[in-house]
Amino acid sequence: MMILRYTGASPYVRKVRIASSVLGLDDKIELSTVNLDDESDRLRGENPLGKVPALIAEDGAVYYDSRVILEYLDHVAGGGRILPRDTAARFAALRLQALCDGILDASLLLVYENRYRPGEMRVQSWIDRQAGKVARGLAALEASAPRLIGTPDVGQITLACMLGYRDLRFDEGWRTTHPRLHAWHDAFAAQVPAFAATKFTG
Ligand SMILES: N[C@@H](CCC(=O)N[C@@H](CS)C(=O)NCC(=O)O)C(=O)O
Repeated sequence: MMILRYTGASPYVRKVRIASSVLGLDDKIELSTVNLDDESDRLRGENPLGKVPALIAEDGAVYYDSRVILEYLDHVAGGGRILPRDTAARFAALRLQALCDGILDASLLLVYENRYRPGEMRVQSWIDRQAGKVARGLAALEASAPRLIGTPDVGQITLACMLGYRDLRFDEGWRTTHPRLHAWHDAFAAQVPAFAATKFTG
């Protein structure tokens, strides 16, 4: 049995859970919850970065981050499933994943800014810089939303999780300003049951 160290709200963990479902690996992965703010949580021994997701493989090796775990799960499932073998499709999927992970990273920094940094220490220009990454990223995605055919790839899984995280922590305004992404999100939700099943409800 593999063990997934996780928190319910993490969009990066959600990537892994959706990938696991799509690849038919759910019954091979046990979920183990983490308290990210607890310094005694054993996560910091498993992943020196102290971040989720971390996946403990059957041989005891620990894999992180979500990109590495998705590639590992694809390998366990036989390869070429969520990480296409075709070179052009593979690099398109990896680039889409990088863009959506980057939007997530900027979004998370904004959330952590509010959560951990006292108001008087905030620097507006730095906040604006992160918001710019999000706005430009969403605009680029709206201009070229990927086609959804067959098994979703790592890029599409990450796009869905990124949009879900915007809904969770920000507001749903992106839906009206980005109608093609809105339609894409709904099509993904209809096609991939694990998306609804992994929605964080707090
Ligand atoms: N690039 C990493 C990002 C993981 C990440 O930032 N996870 C957050 C939860 S959403 C976390 O563990 N934060 C705790 C911390 O940064 O100390 C991945 O793709 O797995």
